[in-house]
Amino acid sequence: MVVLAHGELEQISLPVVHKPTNFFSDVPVIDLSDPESKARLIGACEELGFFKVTNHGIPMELMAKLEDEALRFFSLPQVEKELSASSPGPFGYGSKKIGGNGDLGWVEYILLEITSKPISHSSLSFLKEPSASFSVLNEYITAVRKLACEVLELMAESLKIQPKNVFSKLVTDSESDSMLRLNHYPPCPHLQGLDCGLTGFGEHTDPQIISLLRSNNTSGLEISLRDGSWVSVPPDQSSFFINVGDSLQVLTNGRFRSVKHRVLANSAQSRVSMIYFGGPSPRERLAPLPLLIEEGKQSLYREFTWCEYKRSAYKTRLSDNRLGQF
Ligand code: GA4
Repeated sequence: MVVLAHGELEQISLPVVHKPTNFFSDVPVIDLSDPESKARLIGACEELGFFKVTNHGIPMELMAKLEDEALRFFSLPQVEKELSASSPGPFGYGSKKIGGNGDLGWVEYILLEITSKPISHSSLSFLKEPSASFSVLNEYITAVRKLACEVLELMAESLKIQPKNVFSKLVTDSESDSMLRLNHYPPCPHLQGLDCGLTGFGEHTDPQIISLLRSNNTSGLEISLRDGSWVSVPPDQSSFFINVGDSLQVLTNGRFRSVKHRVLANSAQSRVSMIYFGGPSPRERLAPLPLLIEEGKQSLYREFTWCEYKRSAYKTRLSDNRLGQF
């Protein structure tokens, strides 16, 4: 733990971890313009539950514009940002507190609910001015959802299961419970020269089906390999990093792995990430697809609704194994 001054009166204890030594040079890369590369998708989902997507078709300019909007908001005075604070639900601005059960991190964020309607008004000051930020946000959400669907359809095709929208229809459902998270990890100069890393966002798996992350060129994201070791993912601001979420692990009866990941704060540079979480509708029943239960094997999970899973997830700490009870 490291104790940091937080504002004038408050002190906050944040968890530290021992830094892993190296960048991971083996992040699977799926080039969406290359059929041979697409063939590596299943291996990546089974082995790591994590891969990088290139030639995804989302203009760099759009990603940069949303990043600028986020930075504009995060550079506002703290009191102004707090006006957009999340209460009582999880949406809106938050700083250092993650979820409602005591998790802390060196991060500030905005969590936005994605509904079937474009975002056109909001109490969040992030979205108040200039109005252009609505169009950037909506354009980004549309583009990233489309990319999520393309990847999910590729997964179904590669698994040779029909229909090919078996996974993607869950996130295109008009009641899909999806969100966008904009995270800002300020630099933490206290760390300079120390042999430990400060936790920006503690280790966890994502509860949803799929997560698409785009960050600036500051490192910090780490994933856990099968042997439990942690490796640092080299940042790449022009690509998307994609995580298999808990729900996709369930649908594939554990064949795809919901990857454990975390973010460490950087001592010198600020990290900004934008993550789309594609989730099903609250009423959706989740269970392993019969076609994906291999012969002689049993279903590893009981059927549950997304609403049930989410309710239970919100009672957990970040690092808990949420699927354990299902
Ligand atoms: C992890 C993935 C997403 O960021 C998130 C997180 C959510 C939150 O920050 O409110 C949770 C976390 C996430 C899983 C367990 C619960 C809920 C914090 C927490 C301790 C928005 C999500 O959907 O689940």
